[in-house]
Amino acid sequence: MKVTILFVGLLAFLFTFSTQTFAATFVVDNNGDTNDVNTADNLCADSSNNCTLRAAIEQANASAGDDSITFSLAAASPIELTIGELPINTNIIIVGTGENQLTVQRSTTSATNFRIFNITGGVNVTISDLTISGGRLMPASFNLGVGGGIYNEGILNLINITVKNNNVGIPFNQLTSQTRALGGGIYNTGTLYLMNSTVSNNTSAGSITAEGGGIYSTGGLSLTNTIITGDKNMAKICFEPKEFRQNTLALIDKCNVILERYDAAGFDMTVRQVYYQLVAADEIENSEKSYNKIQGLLNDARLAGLVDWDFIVDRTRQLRKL
Ligand SMILES: [Ca+2]
Repeated sequence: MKVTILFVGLLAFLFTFSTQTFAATFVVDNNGDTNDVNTADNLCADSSNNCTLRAAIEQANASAGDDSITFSLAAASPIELTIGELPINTNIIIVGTGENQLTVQRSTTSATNFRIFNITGGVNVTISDLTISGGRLMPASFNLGVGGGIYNEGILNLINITVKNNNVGIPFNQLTSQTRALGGGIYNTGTLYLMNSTVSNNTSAGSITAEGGGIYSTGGLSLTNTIITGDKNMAKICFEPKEFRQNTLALIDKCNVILERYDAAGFDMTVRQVYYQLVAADEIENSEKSYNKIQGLLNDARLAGLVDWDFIVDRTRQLRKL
């Protein structure tokens, strides 16, 4: 979808720019993820005298006035976040070096899940010329997760930005909790302007609710020359909330892998066909008890919204024996 509308947003953006004065410019010179060692000194410096993006934002948050952040990196990309999201609670302009040059991402080796940017209410933030990627939130069972890449309560201008591969909720084929998920890429309750930007391949995945794969907004939203593509909502319908043990969720997950593979090839499956695929993959033993277990499991999983109702045909519904 390409949207070329709402020049009002551009006017608001220009007005915003013209009224801001900047107290300091912090130049990020390190790709790592470390804290500013002293936020009282108005200098961006970690304990090794490097200026990371996190240190720059922390110093800007602590300093009076409206600051800006630019980049001078030996290795341009990516900036690998390992500590957690980047909270912004000050007026700021962050100017990257290009969507294809600079990526701010949750480290691919990070053991923890967190989003990338969190913009608090009442501040005016502009981020331009970079890619925001890999944010991931996994809410606890039956909880709500919002904004896998960006959470915005303020006024946020995104210019020449790519927001991609962010996720809120259950990652595809990784059932570890039963959740509600809104805004895989961006969750906005403030005012969000996107200009010359791309929001792609973000996912909102919840077993109970999943909306806004790319953007979920209850606030003001303006898109100008912005492409939103390839984002997914992966909600399954929950008729009857059920809690499963971790190893049971893992087995349901394996069933979903099989079902989705066959569905992609254009086939529905019977319970017995799923069962034989699991036996063939050595996931379960081949016995009547085992079959009955899978049958009961798939029935419960469908009721709980963890398995798509339409993926399994019911012609063997009455089959109780092998
Ligand atoms: Ca400092």
